[in-house]
Amino acid sequence: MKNLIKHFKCDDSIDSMLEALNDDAGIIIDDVMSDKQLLNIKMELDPFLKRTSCGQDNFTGFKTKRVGALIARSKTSRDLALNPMINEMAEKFLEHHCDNYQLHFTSAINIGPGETPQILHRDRGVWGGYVPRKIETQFSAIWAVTDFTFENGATQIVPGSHKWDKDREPKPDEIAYAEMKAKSVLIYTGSVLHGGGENNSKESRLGVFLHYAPSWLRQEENQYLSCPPEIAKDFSPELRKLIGYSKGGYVLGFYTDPKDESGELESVSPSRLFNDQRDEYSRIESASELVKESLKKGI
Ligand SMILES: O=C(O)CCC(=O)C(=O)O
Ligand SMILES: [Fe+2]
Repeated sequence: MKNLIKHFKCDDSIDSMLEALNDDAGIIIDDVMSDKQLLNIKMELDPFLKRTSCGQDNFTGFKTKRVGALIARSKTSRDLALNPMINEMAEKFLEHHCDNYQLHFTSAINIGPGETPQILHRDRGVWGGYVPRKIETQFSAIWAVTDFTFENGATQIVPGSHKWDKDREPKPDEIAYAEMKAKSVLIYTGSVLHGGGENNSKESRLGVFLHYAPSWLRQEENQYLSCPPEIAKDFSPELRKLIGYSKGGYVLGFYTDPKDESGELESVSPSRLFNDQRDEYSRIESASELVKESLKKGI
């Protein structure tokens, strides 16, 4: 018997979804994307998928293609990244460990016919295992662009494995498969065991991965290079802030324009690159409040 992932509808309460996410570390919300978004995202990704080669190792998959820089390349990915329901959930999920969160990773992952199962892993491993488990590092969304089926490589997820000892391995019947219709979204966390599925069908399985993380962690996909200022200048301040053109704390992530002759772009927020309003960290109540706040989690 296969283990199952709980399904939700868009009008279910965010709290009920978060409760299930805290219990299982993986849930599916059905029918979130519009028909138009589905049509558009396929068109936007198609040229990049055509020209991209498959992975070069067992982890990325010899029959799997990955396309990044989705914020720069795909208007619909920008809209999905800003989806209000997903962002409300991301904020509530991550807020216990940070004052703010950011977009951390974008990728369109296309698992081709004949692909073997990806090794099960925890995405929090990107930081080399140094972040203590009590800190949840990622809130991740996989938007289904094709149907995800057991046969075509639906993501393997081990519900509840975020609470397991790091060395425990799942029995076959503990592995669930994120079977969902195109337009649905799988939400999972950085601590749950998961991996791409085996594709025994004749079609490809395509998902758009948009992951969020606390704004004090280094992003997996470097957004300043994948979406440089000359592209980001045309986005909304909200999207720019989400991808990291903002400070993550009073001094975290400031920059100085090396060519500035006015003296005004010394130690400022990246939001100043675009003349965006001051960000929330630009003013402090008092130095002693600032120091007290910075110690609130007991460092
Ligand atoms: O393609 C998938 O379903 C999962 C891919 C994945 O987990 C990864 O590459 O880290
Ligand atoms: Fe992964």
